[in-house]
Amino acid sequence: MADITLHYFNLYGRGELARYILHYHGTQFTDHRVEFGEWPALKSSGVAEFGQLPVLEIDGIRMVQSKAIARYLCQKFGYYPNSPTDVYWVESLVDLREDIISEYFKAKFNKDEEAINKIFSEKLPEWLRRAEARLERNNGGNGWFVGDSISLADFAVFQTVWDYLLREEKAAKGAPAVETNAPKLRAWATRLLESSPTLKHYLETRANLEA
Ligand SMILES: N[C@@H](CCC(=O)N[C@@H](CS)C(=O)NCC(=O)O)C(=O)O
Repeated sequence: MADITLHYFNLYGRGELARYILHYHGTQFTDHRVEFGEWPALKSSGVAEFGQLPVLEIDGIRMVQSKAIARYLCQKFGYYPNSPTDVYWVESLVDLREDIISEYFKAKFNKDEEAINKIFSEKLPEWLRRAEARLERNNGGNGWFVGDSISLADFAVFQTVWDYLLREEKAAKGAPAVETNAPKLRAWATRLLESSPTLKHYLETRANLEA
């Protein structure tokens, strides 16, 4: 069995997408939750090539950069397309996710409540509609985002939709309703969840943390 360790803080943040992919695939891995107090020593130990987490230790390499890690895992596990056109369809969705989460992380870091509220009240509903339109482009929205099988595009959108909008704590706080803004996306999210008992189990049992 591959010896895999993911080092990331005890947050969802930029480490959670890799956790989703590993759990979806049902792969055993060590989920090293780095305490903030532990980080300065770990950082100066040089474990993180670019000085930041997440770091994934796999196949004898310490990998950095969350999107490169996610891409690597999807290619390794067979969740990544071959054709340049399909790679485009996948990566443009990964970038759409990046746009919204980087804006959110910035607002959160600055404790800018007004910006956070605007993200939830205006930007996320618009983002949902765009993602839904993209889903409908392929098989009328009744399958996956790209081609005929699940891919990094599905994981990237799902992790965002689940952690920011669909999980109970977010829905209770008035996050924009996915059912109303993107009904096909809501059905797709259920489909994705039901397609992996191991991801489902992880999401049902993980701690509720900051996204
Ligand atoms: N572009 C990088 C950004 C990584 C990043 O911002 N990591 C933050 C946590 S989300 C971090 O390690 N902060 C601690 C530090 O910079 O010392 C990625 O996507 O992996």
